[in-house]
Amino acid sequence: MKLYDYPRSSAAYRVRIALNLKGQTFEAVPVNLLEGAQRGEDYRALNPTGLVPSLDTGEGLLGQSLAIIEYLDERFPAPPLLPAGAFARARARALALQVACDIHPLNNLRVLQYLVREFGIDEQQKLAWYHHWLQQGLAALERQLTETDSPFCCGDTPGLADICLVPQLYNARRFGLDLAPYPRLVAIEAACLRLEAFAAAHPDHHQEA
Ligand SMILES: N[C@@H](CCC(=O)N[C@@H](CS)C(=O)NCC(=O)O)C(=O)O
Repeated sequence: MKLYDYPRSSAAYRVRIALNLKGQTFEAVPVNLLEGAQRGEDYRALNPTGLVPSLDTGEGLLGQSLAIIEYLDERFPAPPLLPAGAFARARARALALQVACDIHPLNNLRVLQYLVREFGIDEQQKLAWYHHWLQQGLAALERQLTETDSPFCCGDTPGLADICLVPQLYNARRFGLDLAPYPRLVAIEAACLRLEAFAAAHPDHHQEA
């Protein structure tokens, strides 16, 4: 499979982790977000959203990291990325969606660029915006996850929620957010990064970095 990828993209990072957990090798095709390659006609012809990642699955191209991860989970069932049972599965998805829908889109590159371009916000205001949405989202996750003491978000094995959490924390650090108020999230992140599948997907270790 071919992953249209950018090392620091947290949505692409999610898919790299999932591919690694599933033991699937893939070819990474770099799409340089800082140079705007995601908006170029070549890439938009493949994925009209102009966002990474996209996965060429061999049976068609897919966008949207969560849809890709669920596709991988169905196509390669072991190890499962969602727990057993309807309630546990819904809870795992809810945690993942808190990152993917409630935090990440507000702080995406194109949103930050729009705020700068259209409303003339400066670096400090941009950072305040960024930290505001992160803090709200991470505080909610921390509160929910302290109700359990499993090594990962939803039990003894890593899954969809961890796959979303780890890249978001990488991103938070990159933008200088103090993670001290979120010890449970940081502990889960540490447990994940001890695993090769997560470590190899990290932007600093990823082959395209
Ligand atoms: N909901 C999408 C989000 C994809 C997304 O926002 N990707 C970011 C990188 S993490 C991107 O391509 N940004 C380019 C831009 O904002 O111009 C997913 O989960 O795949």
